[in-house]
Amino acid sequence: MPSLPPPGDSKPALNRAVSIVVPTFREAENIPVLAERIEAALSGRGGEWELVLVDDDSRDGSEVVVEDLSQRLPVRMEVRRDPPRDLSLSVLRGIALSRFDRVVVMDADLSHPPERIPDLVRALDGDCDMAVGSRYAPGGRIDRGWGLWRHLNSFGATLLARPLTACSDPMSGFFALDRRVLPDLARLRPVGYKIGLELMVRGRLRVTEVPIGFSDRARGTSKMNLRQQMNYLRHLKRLYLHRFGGLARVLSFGAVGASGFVIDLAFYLGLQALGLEHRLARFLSFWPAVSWNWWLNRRVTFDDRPWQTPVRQWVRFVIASSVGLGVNVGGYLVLTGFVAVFARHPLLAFFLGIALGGAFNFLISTLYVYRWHSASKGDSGRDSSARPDPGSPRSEH
Ligand SMILES: Nc1nc2c(ncn2[C@@H]2O[C@H](COP(=O)(O)OP(=O)(O)OP(=O)(O)O)[C@@H](O)[C@H]2O)c(=O)[nH]1
Ligand SMILES: [Mg+2]
Repeated sequence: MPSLPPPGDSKPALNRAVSIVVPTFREAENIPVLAERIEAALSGRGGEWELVLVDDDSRDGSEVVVEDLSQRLPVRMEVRRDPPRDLSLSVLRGIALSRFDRVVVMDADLSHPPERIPDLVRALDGDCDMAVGSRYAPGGRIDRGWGLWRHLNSFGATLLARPLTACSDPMSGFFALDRRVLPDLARLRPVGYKIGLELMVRGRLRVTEVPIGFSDRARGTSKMNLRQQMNYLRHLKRLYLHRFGGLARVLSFGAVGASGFVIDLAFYLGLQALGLEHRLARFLSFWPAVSWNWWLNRRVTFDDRPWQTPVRQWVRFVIASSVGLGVNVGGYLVLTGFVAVFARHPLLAFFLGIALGGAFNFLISTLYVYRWHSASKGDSGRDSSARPDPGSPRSEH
């Protein structure tokens, strides 16, 4: 509950008042512990606080738990009863509903230590718009239980966001800001879980970092899944488009191509390890790689393009990729055969061939495979922007 400021503290009370916004989905077990720990962390600090939970109609008893807590703590819950279920929209709703301008956003599962809230809020007094609780800032740490795969996953996801922000933990869901610095909330377009990244990039916020110890969820079930990871890639592409314009599509196409190369190589080596002859392994490894590239480009690079029948589009992509390979290898042969400098340095021709083949693929993909208007009758009028996106949490109710 609000308490008196410590003696000698001259900060205006309103500056210390803070709303803590927490999106929840089936967190009935965690809410009481979260509220108690927030109360313990903020009680001696002075200034009012409130906990605003925005729940996506969990129906797990959360509302009763909050009703009970609200008898003695400044806790309230807004329940979003209409689909779509959406973490980021819940956070935006919570920010809009907050009584105070200084807002802290955090998860309910106690991964984020409530004890760091005062430090996050205090950091806003400095020269910044947003204070991010960071696992990777000096002094930050994560649970020891993380395996190699989870570390790699987190490292890769952080690396992909690097061109957008210098923040060491851009995927953090634990941050403080003054909502008056935010752009119009209605114009934000977050896809998936990373609302902090959305705010810092679209709002062009100056970020400071506060190291935190991150604990794994002890109770309740995770809502993170492969679908959310795909959404993260789609979200990144939108932010890249926002920041870098058309170059973002080229970068996305290149990154998808690079990931396809890894799949190609893995199958090529894996099939040989299973005893297949190397030429057969080479022939077979092409198919999973090209299919992966087609799918990922469909879901990420060109996810804003009109819907097309998958099989037909896949065939077109395979043809375009095959011709692209021809341009790549053909370019190599022509350059090394007829241009003296490339004859002396074939490695240069190798890279130039890849660049030519890649550019060809990109052009054909943009103009033909994932084109804006579908020529065939059956495809016309099926606009991806008009249909519910199967990869979005919006369809997950
Ligand atoms: N309102 C709302 N909250 C959600 C939704 N999905 C997740 N949350 C909440 O968002 C916070 C983060 O979700 P988590 O499931 O912990 O996701 P995570 O932290 O990426 O994954 P783990 O901690 O590994 O389980 C938690 O407080 C969840 O209850 C949703 O669709 N709507
Ligand atoms: Mg969590």
